[in-house]
Amino acid sequence: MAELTRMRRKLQNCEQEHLLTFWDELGAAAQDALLEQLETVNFEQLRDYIEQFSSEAPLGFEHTDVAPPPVLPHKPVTAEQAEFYQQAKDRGNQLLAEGAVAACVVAGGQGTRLGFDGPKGCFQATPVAKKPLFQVFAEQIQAASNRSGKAIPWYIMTSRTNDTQTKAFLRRNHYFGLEPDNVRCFRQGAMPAIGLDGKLLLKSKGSLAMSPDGHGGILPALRKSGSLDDMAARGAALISYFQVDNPMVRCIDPLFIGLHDLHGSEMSAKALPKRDPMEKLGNFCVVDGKTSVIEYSDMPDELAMCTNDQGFLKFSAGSIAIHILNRSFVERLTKDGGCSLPFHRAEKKVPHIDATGKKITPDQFNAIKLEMFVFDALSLADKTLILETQRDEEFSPIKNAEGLDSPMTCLHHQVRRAANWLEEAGVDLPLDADGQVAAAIEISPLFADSAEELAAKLEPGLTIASGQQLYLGSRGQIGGTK
Ligand code: UD2
Repeated sequence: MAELTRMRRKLQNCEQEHLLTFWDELGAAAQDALLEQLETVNFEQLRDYIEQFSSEAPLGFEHTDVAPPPVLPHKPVTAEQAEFYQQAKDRGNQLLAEGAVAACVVAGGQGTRLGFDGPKGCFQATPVAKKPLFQVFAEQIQAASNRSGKAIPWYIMTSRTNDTQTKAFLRRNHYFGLEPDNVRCFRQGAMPAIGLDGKLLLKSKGSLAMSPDGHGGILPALRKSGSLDDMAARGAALISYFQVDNPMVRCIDPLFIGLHDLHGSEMSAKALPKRDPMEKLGNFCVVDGKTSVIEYSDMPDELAMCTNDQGFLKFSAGSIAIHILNRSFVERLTKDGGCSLPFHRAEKKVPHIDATGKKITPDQFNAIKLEMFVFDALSLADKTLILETQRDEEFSPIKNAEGLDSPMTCLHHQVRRAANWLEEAGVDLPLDADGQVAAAIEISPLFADSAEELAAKLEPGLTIASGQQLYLGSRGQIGGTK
């Protein structure tokens, strides 16, 4: 068989011939499937990565020029800036009315830390109505479309592990009210897991252990799936990007969209002042003149703790993975069908079979996974913009089963935000002895998805009792229990 001989030779050249150890034990269909999988792997490129990643070379930031980047404040500070922000908001709304914006969520991650069995987007995240994350985003997108009068197409990046489940979940729930044609799932790519000896791992006798190629995989996946062409056909020139784990994100933010556009930015990002130097957020920096994010795990402690003349953290702008990207920028980065983003190494526990075919479930990390990070695209953009946002308005990710960044902390933050909006609209809130809101409150994005919209729409006379579960539905009707 010519294909087998060619593949064997290729594997020998890259010292990966062990991948065919069990070839003779496989049936014809399993042999075809293995060959097909091996054909998808770029072994020459992998050989270079294996060489590069098997040594844990220090990052050597001391030799580079690293500075904090300019960050626009979340609220304008001067009259001139106030005028510019108003122009930007108007421009954002105009772009939305022209149908120039697409929403895009990355939902291909494995959610290992949360321990939820299923795609994370199906996780029930809200305090009263218990809406799954996908519904929260779908309703925000619907609300923004209602305001602008133009549909916003929504692209959802899945991975091979959760693609079928994600699609079935959305279908079963009638796309949460969105037009099915405006919701498109596309699958990210995968990379083989590399054992610590540089050999790729087999998951079974006839398949490699593969894992998603990181959220940066969105760039080649948008291209390969035809999503970029689909956006072009719809006239969508801007991509509003967010992560599946943060129900407080404003998926569609006219101000952010307008600032990005007026600034002529190719890729923009929202930032938060970090809670402490070690908070697990990427750090916005300017490295050798280019806007970059240094991931928290790669940032040398002395750089993370560094303070400026006023005693504040020098690198205080944390990345919360909210971006606007020009479609033309993504087209440029993926024009050869590949992608210009580098791979990062992550050490993981990967179940596999050994040389005798025995199943191994490791209890310590045994493999390296290669992942691309979308924020690495910032340094490839001709122009960038960073806008500060407020933590209590826009960020409370669900990452861990308990403790920090867990479902509990996120529920608390969602209630706090809804309470802040109600307070701004003049509603009195019941408080407990610690000054915390003593009711569970949820506001549907279809009723209001900002404090201003709520204040404009809320009828006077709303009272909230201690211990009440209050849900303000799409037409402002009150649900929940007392
Ligand atoms: C990410 C950022 C961190 C900060 C934080 C905010 C990285 C490396 N770090 O941390 O700087 O912004 O988020 O919450 O990005 N995903 C995929 N495919 C993949 C891997 C991830 O779609 O192959 C999605 C995943 O579903 C999730 C998002 O990307 O929506 C973030 O992934 P993560 O949980 O691995 O990132 P984390 O928490 O390390």
